[in-house]
Amino acid sequence: MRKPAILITGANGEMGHGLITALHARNNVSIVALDLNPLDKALSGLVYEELIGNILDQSLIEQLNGEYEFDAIYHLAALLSTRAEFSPRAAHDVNVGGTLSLLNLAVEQGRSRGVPVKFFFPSSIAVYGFSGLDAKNKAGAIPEDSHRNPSTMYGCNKLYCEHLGHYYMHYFQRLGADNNRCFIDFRSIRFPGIISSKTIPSAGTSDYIPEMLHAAAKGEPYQCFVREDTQIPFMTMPDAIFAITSIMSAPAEDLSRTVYNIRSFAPSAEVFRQRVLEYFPQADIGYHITEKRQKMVDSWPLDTDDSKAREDWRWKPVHGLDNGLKDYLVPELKEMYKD
Ligand code: AKB
Repeated sequence: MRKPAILITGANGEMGHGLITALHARNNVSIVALDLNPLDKALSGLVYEELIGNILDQSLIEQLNGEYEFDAIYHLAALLSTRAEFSPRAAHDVNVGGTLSLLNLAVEQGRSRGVPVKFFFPSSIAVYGFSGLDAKNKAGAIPEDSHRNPSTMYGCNKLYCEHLGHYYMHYFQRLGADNNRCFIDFRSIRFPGIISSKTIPSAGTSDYIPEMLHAAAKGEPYQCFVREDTQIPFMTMPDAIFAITSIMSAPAEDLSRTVYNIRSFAPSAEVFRQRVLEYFPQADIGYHITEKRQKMVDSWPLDTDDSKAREDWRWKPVHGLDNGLKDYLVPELKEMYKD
């Protein structure tokens, strides 16, 4: 008998931390956690099985297929945008090859179970692309189906995988005997930059905001790598996790799309710096611009339009910039760095 479970890849990453905790608390479900690195000790007790391995290892995927009956797969493993620019081929292998492998696992599972397997795919504002600041500023808050011209490897990978997920859900083997059957229920969110109190991100390009805040809380100086007027959307990690659990529990008939924008607030780097200084007046935050990373952020939208998510699955963030800092980020960071 195969064991019923849910699978989380990239389980030890920033988002995996929050998701494992939330899913453990919400459901009486066995979580299989897969990551390249060992799971944090704090999370180990919350999962049924912890696997250290690579999503590109086909024998590991086959082993999972044989041992478990997954009713949902949360595929979080990815190489983020800055890392992907340094290693584009590795990024393609992991971000595209890895996703294809997990989609195939989901199809196998859906076929054998006779019901579609829910598949969560975190996408990103990196799927959008503007040629320059004028175009970005003119466009303002953009909806899902416009400006999808990514100029980063990560954005290309994410956009293609969004399309792959849509294809696997609606057209997989469309010329075959099973052409009317749906094996996966693909649901994706395009995340803005995410700010967590628990972990400092690395290898992303939206990292200047969380890095600035963590440095201030630790009492360390920080040089922001983008200009002060740089603006893209952000949200807190608890809202990101809340969004994942909300879209995954929404009735399928309520979802009019496979991919949704969500966002909470969109401060410029300087607006955020000023807010950080209100809480940490001694913070030493300056600017040392890295032109190449600046161009990447300049190609991402000023803000996104999340009205479809609000309509279809009643998405509404708990945190704005004010209460996100006051009620969540600042108290938790002060506690974490108090010694
Ligand atoms: C990154 O910077 O790579 C990510 C993203 C914007 O998706 N945080």
